[in-house]
Amino acid sequence: MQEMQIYARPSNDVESLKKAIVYKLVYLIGRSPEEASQRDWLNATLFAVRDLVTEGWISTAKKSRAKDTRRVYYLSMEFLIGRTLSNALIAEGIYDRAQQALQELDIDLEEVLAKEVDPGLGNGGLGRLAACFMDSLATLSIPSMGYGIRYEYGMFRQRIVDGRQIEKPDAWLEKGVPWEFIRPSKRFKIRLGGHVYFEGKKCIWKNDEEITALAYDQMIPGFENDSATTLRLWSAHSGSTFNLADFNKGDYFRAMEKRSSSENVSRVLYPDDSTEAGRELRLRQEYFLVSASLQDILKRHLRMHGTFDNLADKVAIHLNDTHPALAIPELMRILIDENGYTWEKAWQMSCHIFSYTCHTLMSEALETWPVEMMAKILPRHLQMIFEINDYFLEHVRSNVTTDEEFIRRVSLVEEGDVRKVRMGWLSVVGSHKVNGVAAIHSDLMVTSTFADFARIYPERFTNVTNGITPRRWIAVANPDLSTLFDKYIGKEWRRDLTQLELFKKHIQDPEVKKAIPAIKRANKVRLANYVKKELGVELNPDALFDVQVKRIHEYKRQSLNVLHIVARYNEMLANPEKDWTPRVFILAGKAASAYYVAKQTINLINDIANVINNDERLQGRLKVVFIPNYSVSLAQIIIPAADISEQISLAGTEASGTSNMKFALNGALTIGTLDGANVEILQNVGEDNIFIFGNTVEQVEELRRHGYRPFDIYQSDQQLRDVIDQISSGYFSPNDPNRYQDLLLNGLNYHDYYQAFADFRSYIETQKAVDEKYKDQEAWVNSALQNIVNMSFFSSDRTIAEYAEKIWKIKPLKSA
Ligand code: 26W
Repeated sequence: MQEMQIYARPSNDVESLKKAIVYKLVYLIGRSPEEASQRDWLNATLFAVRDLVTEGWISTAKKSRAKDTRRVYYLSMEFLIGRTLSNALIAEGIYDRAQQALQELDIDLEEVLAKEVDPGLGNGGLGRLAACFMDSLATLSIPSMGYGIRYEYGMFRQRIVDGRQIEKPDAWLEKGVPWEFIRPSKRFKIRLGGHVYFEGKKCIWKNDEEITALAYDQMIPGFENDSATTLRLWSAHSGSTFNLADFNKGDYFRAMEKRSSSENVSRVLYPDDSTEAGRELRLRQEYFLVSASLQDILKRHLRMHGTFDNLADKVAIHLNDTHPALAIPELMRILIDENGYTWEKAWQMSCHIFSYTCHTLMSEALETWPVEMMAKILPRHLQMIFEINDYFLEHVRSNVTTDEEFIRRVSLVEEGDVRKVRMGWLSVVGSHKVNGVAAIHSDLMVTSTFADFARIYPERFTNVTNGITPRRWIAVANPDLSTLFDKYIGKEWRRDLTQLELFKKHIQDPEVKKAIPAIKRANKVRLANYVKKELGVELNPDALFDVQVKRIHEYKRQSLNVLHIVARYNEMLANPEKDWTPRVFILAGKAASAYYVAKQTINLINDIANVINNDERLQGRLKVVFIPNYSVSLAQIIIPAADISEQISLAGTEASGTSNMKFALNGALTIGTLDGANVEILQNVGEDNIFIFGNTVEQVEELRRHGYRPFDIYQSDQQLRDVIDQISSGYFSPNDPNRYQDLLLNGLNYHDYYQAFADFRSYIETQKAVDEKYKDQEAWVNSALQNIVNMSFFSSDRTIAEYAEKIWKIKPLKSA
C-alpha cells in the first residue's frame, strides 16, 4: 500500500489535506471550488478523510485474516451510527487540521459538518447501542464485523404541526452516502416461500421466490489505532432474477412488477419500538438479514478453511435481541441440509456459535411469529424449529421436569387459537450465553421472563451492563469538556475512560470549579441558539435545563414529567413572589406511528408549552420546549446542555437506558427511579450526587399484587387532583377541551398501568430538592464533577471487553 504512492492521499500536514479535499471536489464530485456548495465541500472532505481510514481498514482485515483468530459477527436489525465525519476526524486525530485546511479554503468546518445526513437506521436505545459497540470493537481491535440492513428509508422524520406529530419519509440516500463502499461482487440469493419434501431422510426445500442481497460496507474507524472494523449493510436488489414462471408465460410486465416488490424487503425500518408488529414484511426483513449474513460468513470461512468442522472455533455470532434469531434454524439448515452434518453435531456447533442479548422486559415487545405465516414464508425453518423444540423438550423432560404445565410454558411453540413461535425462547435455547443489559435487568430476567429457562440452564444467564462510547459522547459532542480533560489528564481518556480517575485529584482546583459551569453554560447557549432558530423560543441559559429525551412510551413516563410541569406552573402562579429557580423543560422523542397514547402525550406537551411559554405572569422563569425530530445528531447538542437528566421510568421497566449514562458523563445530575442502569449510576456517583425517588421494583410488584388504586391517590393528593382536572377539563386545549379526556380518564386516572400517580408525590418533593441544590451552585458543581469523574465504568469499551472475554472468547488482535 505505502509504496504505491496513491495520488492525493493526504499526508500529515494541512497543505496536503487541503489538496486532497480540492482534488476530491474536482475529480470525484465534478465541481470547481468557486461553484461548490456546502454539501459539495462536505462530500469532498468525507472522501478525503475516507482515504485515510481506508488504509488502516484494509490492513486490519489483512491482519485478521493472517492471524485467523476467532471473530465476532454482530447481527442487528438496527444501527444508529449518527454522522460519520466529525467522529472520523477525531478517530484519525485530524480535527484541527481539517478545520484549518477548510478555513484556508474559506469554508467553516462546523457548518459543513452540520450538513451531513444522520442516517436513522434504528429506533432508539438498541440501535444506538449497536453503534457504540461498533466503535468500541474498532477501538479495541477486536476481530469483528457488524451486519445490518441498508433501509432505503430510515426512521421517519418527525414534524410538529399544531402540536401534533406528523411523520415524513426519511429519504436519506437521496443525498448520497460518500462514506460507503458498494460491493457489487458480494451478492447472495435469499430464498423464500415454497414447500418442503423429503427424499429419504433428506429434507428438500423447494422455494418459489428469490431476492438478491447486495452488500454496502461502511468503515467504522477505531480511535487513533490505524484500524477499522466493517459494518456491512444489505440492500435488496432484484438484480437479474425475475419470476421465471411469469416470464415463461410471456408475462413480461408481471415479471418486472414483481421485481420491484422484491426490493420492498429493505425499503423501510419498522418504526415500532418495543411493540412487535407481527407483520409479514418484518419477518421477511429479519430473514433477509440472517440469510445474507450467514451466507457471507460461511463463504468466508470455507474459503479460508475448506471445511465447516472448525466453524465453532472461528465464528461467534451475536444476536442483538431476538430480531435475528432465525439465524439459529438457518445455520442448522445449512449445516444439515446443504452440508450433510448430523443433527446433533450441527446443534452442538450452533450452540457454541450463538449468543443473545435481551433488551427488554416488556412482554409486548417479545417477538412471536404465527406458525401459519412462518409456514408460508420459511417452511423449512419452521420445520427446523419444530425439530429443535422436540429435542429441547426431550431434554427438559429427562433432566428437569415432566410437569406438563412447565413444558407448555417453555415450549418454543405457543399453543392457542393462533399457534406462535416464541423467538425469545428459541434464542435462549440456541445460544450458549444470554445476557441482560444492566444488573437489575439481568436479575429480573431470570426471575420473570426467563425464570423457567434459568432453571433449565442456570449457567447460561449473565449480565453485561451497557455502555456508551466516550469518543462520540464526549470528544465529538462536548469539545470544551474534552479540552479541559486534555489539559489536566492528557488525551488518553478517549481510549481508556478509567483515566478519569486521574481527574479526581483536580476537582477541588478553583480553575476546574470555574471551568465546569462555564462549559455547561456554553453548551446551554449552543442549545438555546438552536431552539431559537428552529422554534423561535427564547431560552435563558442561566435557568436550570431539565431534559427528557427518548422514545415516547408510557413506561418511560413522560406523563409524570408533564404532571410535575403543570404542578409547578400552578404553584408559581399561586406564589409569584417566591424565589423560584428558573427552569427550562426540554423534551424530545418520536412516538411510534400507530401508538395513540404516545402521540397524545406529544400533543399535550406542546399544548402545555404553548400556554406556559406565553404566560407573562411567570416572568420567563418557566419554559417548556418540545424539540422535533430527535436523532443522534440532536442528542449531541442536547445532552451536553442538560443540568438535570430525567430517567423516570417505572421501576422494573427500562432494561438499562443509555442516555442516562451520556447525561451523567456530561455533568448532568440524574433525577431517576431505581430502574435499569440508574441503579449502577447511583452506586458509582454516590447518593449525594443523584436524585433517586419513587417506588422500588418490589414496591411496584406489591402494589400490583394488592390492587393498585390510582383513583385513591388522585383523591387524596390535592395538587395531583388539580393538575389532572385542569388537563382533562381542557385548560391547555381550549379549542378542543375534550382532547385529553381519554388520555387521563382511561389512561392515568383509572388504570395508570405505569403507576405515575404512585410516584407523583415523591417526584414532586425530589424536584424541590433539585431546586434547592441548584441554588447552591458550589454544591451543584461539586455533584456534577462527581458524576463526570465516576462514570468511567459506563464506557462501551468496558462493555465490549466483557462481552469479548465472558461471551465471545475473543482477544484483541494486537495482543493475540
Ligand atoms: C419487535 C419490535 C421491537 C423493536 C425494538 C421490540 C423491541 C425493541 C427493542 C428491544 C427496544 C429497545 O431499544 N430496547 C432498549 O435497549 C437499550 C439498549 O440495551 C436499553 O438501554 C433500553 O433500556 C431498552 O429499552
